[in-house]
This record gives sequence, structure tokens and C-alpha cells, in this order.
Amino acid sequence: MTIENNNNQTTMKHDQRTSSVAQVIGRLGDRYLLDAGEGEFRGFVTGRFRNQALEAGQYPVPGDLARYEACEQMDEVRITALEPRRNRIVRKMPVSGGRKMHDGLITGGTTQEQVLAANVDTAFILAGLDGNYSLPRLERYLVMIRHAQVPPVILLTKADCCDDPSSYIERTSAVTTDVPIHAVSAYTGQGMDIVRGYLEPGRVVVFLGSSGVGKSTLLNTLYGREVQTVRTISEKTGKGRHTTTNRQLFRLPGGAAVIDTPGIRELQLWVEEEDLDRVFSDIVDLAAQCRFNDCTHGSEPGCAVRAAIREGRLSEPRLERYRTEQREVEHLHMRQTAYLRKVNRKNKEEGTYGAE
Ligand SMILES: Nc1nc2c(ncn2[C@@H]2O[C@H](COP(=O)(O)OP(=O)(O)OP(=O)(O)O)[C@@H](O)[C@H]2O)c(=O)[nH]1
Ligand SMILES: [Mg+2]
Ligand SMILES: [Zn+2]
Repeated sequence: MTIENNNNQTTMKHDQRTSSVAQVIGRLGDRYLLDAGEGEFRGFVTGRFRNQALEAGQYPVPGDLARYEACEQMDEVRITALEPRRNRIVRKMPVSGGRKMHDGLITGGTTQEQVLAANVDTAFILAGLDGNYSLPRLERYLVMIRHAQVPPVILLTKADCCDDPSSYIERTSAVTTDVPIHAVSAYTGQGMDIVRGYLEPGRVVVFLGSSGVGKSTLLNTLYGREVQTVRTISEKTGKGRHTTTNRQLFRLPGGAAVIDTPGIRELQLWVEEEDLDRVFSDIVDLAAQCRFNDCTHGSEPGCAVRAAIREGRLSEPRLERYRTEQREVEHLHMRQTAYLRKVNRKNKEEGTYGAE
């Protein structure tokens, strides 16, 4: 638990009559941590808030602006509503077992949307240059960010572990035409000035990426002291240890805020087809040149996608990934509505909204 690391908690007097607005920092059990600029305090959502919330995604998340009122005889506040969100980063979250990988798709099990963060100015997608670099994974994060309509920035972390970071920048930029990509190292300080350039006072950024890519380390470096726990990646598996377990917002001394997130184990998509098409726009453009409108890019004559693969302008694995994710999105749409209704009703009865 990282909340204790922030021991700048102050006792505050909240004006009972007026409703005020505070930034949501994080969650601690059924309480929310808030900050209105003078230190952290706790709050809980009112019964009326619960009644009005139609789904889990409407409960407070880091970056939200919460309207609150003071409580008599309690040093906590009542959260009455959230200000409308400018944007929200959403992922599909498994809420029950029974999942199976089938043909590259996750099937079975029950899923629910989880809002990771709200009101974000820049989403940093981190990928490590220490041997776990994965282009498909980056693409998936990009699709999620495109869906949220938040500007993404890719950070290739641990540049100190890699002899040739520029070759990775090239590989990455081949699939992400309009996304800034920077190689950084929290250890040597490489690229840190570039990252700081995104952190103007009042801005909110989020760190996303697999466990062990160095999200919390980067936050600590920017903060100037250890506010989040960091652990070495496992020698046995070469993977991160899921050190960070809560999403939490940190206000940097310079006035910007960073939302540190846990590495996502299963990044399922919660998006629309258009978001996919933006990330795979090269394939969409090629497909528009195929002779047949409904070309499946198999053995049809005049297929521009096949031609591009033959000529080395498009890689076969990339086309495959596009198809897999397309299938996943279609599949998702089919079962989304029914499941959501069921799960939301159940959660509402049990009052277990927004569980991590
Ligand atoms: N060589 C090198 N190692 C780094 C760098 N940044 C982070 N690490 C190491 O990577 C490991 C994982 O770092 P964390 O910051 O805990 O990773 P995380 O992304 O927060 O992981 P989760 O909280 O599990 O999602 C630690 O051993 C860090 O010391 C870097 O720039 N260079
Ligand atoms: Mg972490
Ligand atoms: Zn075709």
C-alpha cells in the first residue's frame, strides 16, 4: 500500500454550507483520497451518488474532480458528484474466471469496463529496452489511448540497458507515425528533460505499461524522492513483480500531476473499430486500394495488402495482429451489453463498485 508514503496529510476544516471541488488522488478501501491544494483528506460517496451511478465507471478515479461537502463531527467529506470528465482511459477488466485464450482471443469469463484515470493531458506508454520490448503490446496500449482521445507519448525506458536505442525508436516509429517516441533512462538521466517538458504546472499525465517497465522509478526520479516502492524484475521469469497495486495520483513539486498505475496483466481491448483503424491506418489505406470492396486480403486478384506484403512494405505479422484485434473487438461488442447489465446489477446490490 502506497498511500502511507504520502504523509503530508493535514487536518482541514471544510466549510459545511458550500460544496467545493477537489482532485481525486486514489482509493483506500471504500474511501477516496482527495486534494484541494492544501494536503490530502478522505471522503466517501453518498448514498445518493451510489443510486445515481449506473455503472462502475462512474465512481471516482485518479484525475477526477469531485464535488464534496463537509460532514458534521467527522474529519471526512461527503462526495456528492463528479465534475464532467474531459476524457477517461478505459480498459476491459476480468471480473470472473473461466477465461480461455482461443485463436489469439480471450473468450469466456465475465468482463467489465474499468476506468483507469480521468482528465488526462498526456498518456505515457512505457516499454522497457531491457529485453521485454513488444511491438504488439505497444500497439494495444495505443489503441486504448486513441479510444480515450488522449495524446500518447511512447517512452522506451532503461535506455542504459540497450546498445542501440535508436534502432528501437525506428522499429516503433514504423507503426506509430504521429506519436512522439523518446528513449529515456531513470538511471543515467537520459531523456528526462524531454519528459519534464510535458509536465507543465496543472497538467495531468498517466504512466501505463507492463509490470517492471519502470513506471514507479520514473515517477520517483521526477518527484526527487521515493514516493512509490520499486522492485527488481524477477530473475526467473524476466518479468515485473506487480509491485504497484493501486492507481494513484502524485502531485509533483513543480505543479504537474502523475498518475502511476499497476502493470496490466491482461490488456483486453475496450474500444471501437475506428480506434483500431487509426493505429493500423497503413493497412486501412492499403485495403482501400484493393480491387474488391470486400477483399479479405487472401488470394483475391488486385489485393493491395498482399502486394505490399510481397514488396516488403507491410509485414505479415502486423496484418495478423490487426485481424486478431478486429476479431476481438467484434467479439467484445457481441457480449458486452448483456454482461455489463448483469455485472452492474450484481455490483450495485453488493456495493462492490470499482474493485481493483
Ligand atoms: N537499468 C535500469 N533499470 C531501471 C530503470 N528504471 C527502472 N529500472 C528498474 O526496473 C525495475 C522495475 O521498476 P519499477 O519502477 O518497479 O517498475 P513498474 O513499472 O513500476 O512496475 P509495477 O509497479 O510492477 O507495474 C526496478 O528494478 C528498477 O530499478 C532504468 O532507467 N534503467
Ligand atoms: Mg510500479
Ligand atoms: Zn486485399
